[in-house]
Formats: sequence, structure tokens, C-alpha cells
Amino acid sequence: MFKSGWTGVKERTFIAVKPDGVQRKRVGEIVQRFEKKGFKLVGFKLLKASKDLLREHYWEHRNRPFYNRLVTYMSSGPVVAMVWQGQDVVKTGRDMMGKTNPIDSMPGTFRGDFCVEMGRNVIHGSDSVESAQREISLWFKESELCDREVCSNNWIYD
Ligand code: IDP
Repeated sequence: MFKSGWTGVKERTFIAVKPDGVQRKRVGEIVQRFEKKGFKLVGFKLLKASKDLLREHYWEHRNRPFYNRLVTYMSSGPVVAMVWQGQDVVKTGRDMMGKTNPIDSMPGTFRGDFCVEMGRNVIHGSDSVESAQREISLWFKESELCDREVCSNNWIYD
């Protein structure tokens, strides 16, 4: 499953602004913070995810008591699905996001700044390079991803 070439400056993560984040108009600020950091946007779409897609996305939680509520919440409105690329983007994306429960999330993180409850926590981000690979191939076709040279690279990487 894990392919080399998915680390270093080519590392990718899957980030989704959840339905509450879209409704509460947090898309722009989330995109802006990833851009400001120096990461590259390589995939972006607004969609209403099907329950089948969401059940597969959250498969690891299938036996947890909150699984059905989670799928209902995530299918309650459109989400913005994104792929971001750059060095250590998976871990950094998780740090920018904060903890699963907003009460444990520091100010300055998305969940620390934008929400109060675990069941409405605004954003998803892959928790490992392997999860990112699985989630990106679940949500995006290869043809929807758009890597390219960016002129600021020499100002971001040594
Ligand atoms: P993560 O989103 O921080 O990676 P996970 O443990 O993978 O957290 O859980 C996925 C999502 O399921 C969470 O973001 C949250 O929306 C929801 N969730 C997790 N645990 C609970 C819970 O105990 N009650 C309600 N919702 C939960």
C-alpha cells in the first residue's frame, strides 16, 4: 500500500472542510492558512459525499457507537475536499487542525479556534501518510490532481 515518493516535498494529505465548516464559512481561512504555511494545493472540490463514500472513509470506526451519527453529520451538506502537498504536510496538517475534541485543542488550531464539540469539529485531516494515500484515492481520481512547479519553491525549501 505505502509507496515511496509520498514523502519529502511530494508528501500529500487529504483535508476536508466538514459540512459545519462549509456552512459556517471557514473554507477561505482554512485554505489561506495552508497556503500561508507554504503548502501546495493539488486537489480541490465541493461535493455532497454519499453515505457509501463516508462509510468507507470512516471504516476504521464502523464498530464505534458514534459511527452512524458521524456518517449522517458528514452527509448533511457539502464538504470541501482538498489535497495539500509539501514536506511533512501530514503531521503539520494534524498540528494545524488540533485534537479530535475541540476542548483539547489549542487556540491557533482550526478546532481550537472554530468549534466547541467533537460531533461538529469542522475539519478532517489524514492521520498518517498511509491513510492519506488511501483517502486521496477514495475521494479523488488521479486526473483531478494537479501537481506543478511553483515559482516560490526556492523560497520555501532549502
Ligand atoms: P480525527 O478526526 O481527529 O482524526 P477520529 O478519532 O478519526 O478523529 O474520529 C473521526 C471523527 O469522528 C472525529 O473528527 C469526530 O467528528 C467524530 N468522533 C470521534 N469520536 C467521537 C465521539 O466520541 N463522539 C462523537 N463524535 C466522535
